[in-house]
Amino acid sequence: MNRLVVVSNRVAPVRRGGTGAEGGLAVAMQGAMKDRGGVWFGWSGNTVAHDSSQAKVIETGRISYATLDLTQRDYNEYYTGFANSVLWPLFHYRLDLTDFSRRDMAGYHRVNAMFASRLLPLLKDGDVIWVHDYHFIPLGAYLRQAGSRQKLGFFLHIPWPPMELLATLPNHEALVRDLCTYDLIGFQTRTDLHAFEAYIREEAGGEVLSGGRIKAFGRSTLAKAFPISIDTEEVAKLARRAEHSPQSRRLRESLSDRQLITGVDRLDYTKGLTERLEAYQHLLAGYPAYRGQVTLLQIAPPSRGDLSDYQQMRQQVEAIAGHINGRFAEFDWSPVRYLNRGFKRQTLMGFLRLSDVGLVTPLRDGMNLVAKEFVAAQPPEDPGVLVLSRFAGAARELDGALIVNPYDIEGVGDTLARALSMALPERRERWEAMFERLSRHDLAAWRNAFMTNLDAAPCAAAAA
Ligand code: ADQ
Repeated sequence: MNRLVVVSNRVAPVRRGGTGAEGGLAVAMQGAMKDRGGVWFGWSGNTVAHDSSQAKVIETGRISYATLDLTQRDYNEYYTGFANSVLWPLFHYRLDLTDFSRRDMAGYHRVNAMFASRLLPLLKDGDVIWVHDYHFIPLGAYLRQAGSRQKLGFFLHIPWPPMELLATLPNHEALVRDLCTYDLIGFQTRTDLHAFEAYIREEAGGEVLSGGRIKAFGRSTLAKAFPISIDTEEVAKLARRAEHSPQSRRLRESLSDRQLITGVDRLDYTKGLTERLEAYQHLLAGYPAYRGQVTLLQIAPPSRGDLSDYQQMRQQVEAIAGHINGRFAEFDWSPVRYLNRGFKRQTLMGFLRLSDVGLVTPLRDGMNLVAKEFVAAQPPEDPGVLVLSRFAGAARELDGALIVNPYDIEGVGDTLARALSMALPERRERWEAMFERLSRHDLAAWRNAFMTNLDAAPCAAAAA
């Protein structure tokens, strides 16, 4: 079988007992590379004074990890600038937060071209290349320009925005043209896929044919939805194992029979944390019987803290969490426990297992793996209830959840009351349907579906 070359912004070797970044995706990619042999290529996470002239390569078994450092300028323009201050907000429908400059866009292209040129010497004929996410949309085009003839696949982990939003991006057409260089383009949901197809038809004057075939910019490619998932069995196992861990015991004891609502999100404005806390406040204000009887555990490790939008949002979340505690707390009860830190996966899955309600209310999210992890972590005999935003990609699959509109603060508060009081037979019925689905559509199924399609896709470079 041909080697698999994975390209992603960060390269995450799996270590036992690691935290979030080393979770499911890393395991899935490594699984595929272990079977076929492969290379994982990306940024080292370090900034240095000068460009790396070549990638640093570490070999373990059949997998090589190849990383490049970035200069501070590259980091500012490519990563903080264009990727995280333009593409991230825009693709999450936050036009108000995009901060476009030609300098940052040039930096984004410069880094993509540099990554392509450093990857090229590591490639062998017949390799299959799988590029991940918005950091690397033009990478395929730069690889082709440099002479790569390998099969190229791309998967977007975040939403694809509606045409009219994308059209606000200067040079949007060049970005989509570059994307169409890939032989297979994967999106999280049909909503994203349809938004892309609408752009192809109406803005690019291209054609959308049967079987996901796209003709645009004088090229043919395939575009399909591949909803990402979790290693369902592994999460269930971790959660079962964590049941008797010291952390789970301490959490259980500290609750003293109160019901537990849990949220787990990177501290990001897409996750709807202020709205979520306001909804919880509505629950406490509107349903006084829950005062003293329920606790919200919000785990929110900081991310991208060097961007001002993130700093501002963090202050808002802290203010409202503090306000709720100030308004409702008793000398022996705090309504909100707000934690800015990561946890080991097993500990986190143990916390999810103990939760009566999983509260996942992003304003927009490609998929949201926490929603799926919550379901997989539940005890089958007494499962908790998932309250899930309709704007998370996961809502398309997890229809046993109570689906909410996160902008409707009072509606989410009312739904929380419903979730907390739901009887066991209904909880079980809802959970069983979701768990059954996640057992079939797990991370391996996602990876295999993408790889099978990529292996079968015609390679534009081979036809040229
Ligand atoms: P994220 O925006 O990071 O991912 P999500 O899908 O929820 O969001 O994945 C986060 C992962 O990190 C989960 O596995 C979670 O358990 C873990 N995690 C979060 N907080 C943690 C903590 N404090 N300690 C330890 N682990 C923690 C992006 C897109 C999503 C898409 C994924 C995958 O934004 O929409 O679902 O990629 O494609």
